Amino acid sequence: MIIKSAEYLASYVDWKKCPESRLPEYAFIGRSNVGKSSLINMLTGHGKLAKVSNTPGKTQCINYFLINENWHLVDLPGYGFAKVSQKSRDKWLDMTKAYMRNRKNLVYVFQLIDSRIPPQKIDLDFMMWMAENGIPFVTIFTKNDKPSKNRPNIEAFEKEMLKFWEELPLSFITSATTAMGRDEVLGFIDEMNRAFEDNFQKMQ
Ligand SMILES: Nc1nc2c(ncn2[C@@H]2O[C@H](COP(=O)(O)OP(=O)(O)O)[C@@H](O)[C@H]2O)c(=O)[nH]1
Ligand SMILES: [Mg+2]
Repeated sequence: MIIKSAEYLASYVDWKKCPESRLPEYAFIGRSNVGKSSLINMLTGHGKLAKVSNTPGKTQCINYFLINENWHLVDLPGYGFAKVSQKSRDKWLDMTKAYMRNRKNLVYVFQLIDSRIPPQKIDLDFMMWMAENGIPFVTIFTKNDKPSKNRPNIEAFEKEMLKFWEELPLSFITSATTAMGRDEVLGFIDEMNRAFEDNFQKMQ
């Protein structure tokens, strides 16, 4: 997929305020500092998008972007951020979960996992929650600039997942520094967009 345009639309604190849309939607989530803004930037090739997502105030919001005028990229608040109270962390997480459970045109959630560190409980817990709630998700291992160094972390994470699943969920390995994985992630979104269109036409 060639990115022809990428623009910021709006931010919402409540999923119920997100406007109804017939466009396929893909949401990005992960622990704070996992490299979410850098990945979004790398995928879309637009520095301004990540800048919006990093603006104080917007980091706790559901941030909407329109890509190629035919799909939505949604930047969700990072979880596990230590600098805020447990109470507001719970509030963001509840909001994010409500969005995932209720948003009708949400095609996939991309959960970002830092490939430079060993498996984290908070990531596995969130993944479990998505699986239990029937949220379609894909794993993205980020910051893989040095594949041989990170390989053990990715393998350890996969081993944790295999404790719960017979098969591994679909995953991609990316680096915002080298643009590794860019074509694969965008190709996957392209494919899903087509499937979404077909299904949508059938429903008419
Ligand atoms: N080496 C390397 N560093 C990265 C990569 N992606 C993000 N980072 C760094 O990780 C830190 C957090 O990145 P950011 O995109 O702001 O993470 P966010 O909090 O999840 O949005 C920053 O210092 C980035 O420069 C990557 O692919 N490779
Ligand atoms: Mg960010």
